[in-house]
Amino acid sequence: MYDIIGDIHGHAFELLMLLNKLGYSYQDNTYKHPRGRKVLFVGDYIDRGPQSFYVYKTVRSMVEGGSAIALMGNHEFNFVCYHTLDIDEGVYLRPNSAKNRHQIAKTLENLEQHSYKDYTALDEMLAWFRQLPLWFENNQFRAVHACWDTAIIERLKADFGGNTIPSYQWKSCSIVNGFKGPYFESIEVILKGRELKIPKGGSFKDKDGHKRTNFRVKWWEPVNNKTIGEAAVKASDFKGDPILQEVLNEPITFEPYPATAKPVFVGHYWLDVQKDRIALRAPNVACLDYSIAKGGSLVAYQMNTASLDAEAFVVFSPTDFNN
Ligand SMILES: [Mn+2]
Repeated sequence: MYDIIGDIHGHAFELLMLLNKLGYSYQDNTYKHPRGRKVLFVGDYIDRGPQSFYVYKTVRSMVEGGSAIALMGNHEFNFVCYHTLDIDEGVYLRPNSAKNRHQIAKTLENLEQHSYKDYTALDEMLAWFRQLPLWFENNQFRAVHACWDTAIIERLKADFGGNTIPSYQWKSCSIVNGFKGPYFESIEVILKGRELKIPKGGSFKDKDGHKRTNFRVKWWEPVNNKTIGEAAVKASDFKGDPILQEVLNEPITFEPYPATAKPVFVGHYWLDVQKDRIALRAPNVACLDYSIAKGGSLVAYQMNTASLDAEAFVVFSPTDFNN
């Protein structure tokens, strides 16, 4: 049986507290469950928080000790691309711009603190990130960092021969010198979520102040004549832009995750403990990212039954601990 854990983003203390709450304890240099339960991590171990290196080491030790499976998040994907030089073009798969460097700055700083005499630490970390699976599926449930899209996952599985990115395919998953690789969009959807273009040139600024011209769709909800305002994950972000206010009531269509499909677990969406509540997104969809890196909580789902149960979330909230 699995305990599925959402985005950690360098919050090591909260991770250890949540593991403890789930019944895992330190043995054989890692964390194990007395009844052999396993953790399934949905990705985003690094960036933003103070202890990315320790989180990575803990997650890795659990995978190597047989008590966890760890999926790739968009932050691990970006971290690898940032450090991968395409020798033909002479550029990195993710531009080494100030914005992209800023995204990984805390992780690099933390890595240096821990490994100031170990020049192989970064290479080891990159090698481990490169082989992380993009998704998980067994006969009970599915998990992926941001969005389960069966057609995309089937295509990647066939072309990659499994659920990891083969070393020679990283370039095909990136944009290099303006050339969009054939798998770029697929990776975007499964690791960053389904997005649609805002009509009429509308845009908004995200939580980091970056301009966005697409909006994230609640791909887990049935669409019966939904408006953009209803289908957007954070329509509240749209405040202020007059074009956006204009398009909020326009209807859109997209194919949501089928109500009859296997339960799926994701992270990625920076849900708000109060506003979004700790609840299922759909009867067969659970999102476990409750913004630990933005004053939220670290959330797990303790799987005991085949169908999803709204009571199965296990939450570690740093504010509970302080009180
Ligand atoms: Mn993410």
